[in-house]
Amino acid sequence: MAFINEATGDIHFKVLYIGSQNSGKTTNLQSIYLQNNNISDEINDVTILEHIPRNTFFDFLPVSYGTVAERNSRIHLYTLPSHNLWPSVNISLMLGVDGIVNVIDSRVRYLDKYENQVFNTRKLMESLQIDPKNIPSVYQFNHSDAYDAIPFSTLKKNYSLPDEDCFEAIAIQSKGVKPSFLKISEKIIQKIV
Ligand SMILES: Nc1nc2c(ncn2[C@@H]2O[C@H](COP(=O)(O)OP(=O)(O)O)[C@@H](O)[C@H]2O)c(=O)[nH]1
Ligand SMILES: [Mg+2]
Repeated sequence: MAFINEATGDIHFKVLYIGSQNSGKTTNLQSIYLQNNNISDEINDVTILEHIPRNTFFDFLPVSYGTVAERNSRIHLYTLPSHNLWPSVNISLMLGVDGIVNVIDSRVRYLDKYENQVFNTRKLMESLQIDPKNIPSVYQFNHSDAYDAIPFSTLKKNYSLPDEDCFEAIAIQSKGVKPSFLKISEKIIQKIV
């Protein structure tokens, strides 16, 4: 749920990146950080992204997003841990969520992990009485550069997902990252204005 910071008047939105382990959630946030700070022009993205340490708990990145309803807006990006070792962490992250980017690993050997993740996410949302239908979502098919990646068109059809909410990605090369972010932001803002 979007909230207004009374001290600054800014409006904040919360976006969760959800996906199985190694699907590329952290890489999405790193790539957005690098693009926003114009670092990617000088140094090769892949080299940096492969050397930044991975977070065991979750990642957080606040992004400025222009003016919404005449207020400065910020979108807070979080990754949801793919494990449930500390349930209270996952609960806190899910509470007040405004939008979800589902990061799906396109590699055939990891596809069952996505189904497992969907099941766990549904359970978590149910326990918090959040109806998934009310939360704007997009679907990012990452690792599309892998030798065993299932084609994007097959995946979309297989999961019966709306075309406009699906993005093919190679997050390590920053491909498909920004379009997914822009689409979820647009969907969230359309819902409130
Ligand atoms: N080849 C390739 N590697 C990727 C891609 N996206 C992420 N990776 C790598 O996959 C590993 C797991 O990514 P990470 O973002 O930590 O996954 P997370 O567990 O979902 O946060 C890291 O070594 C990344 O550099 C991709 O699209 N293609
Ligand atoms: Mg991670």
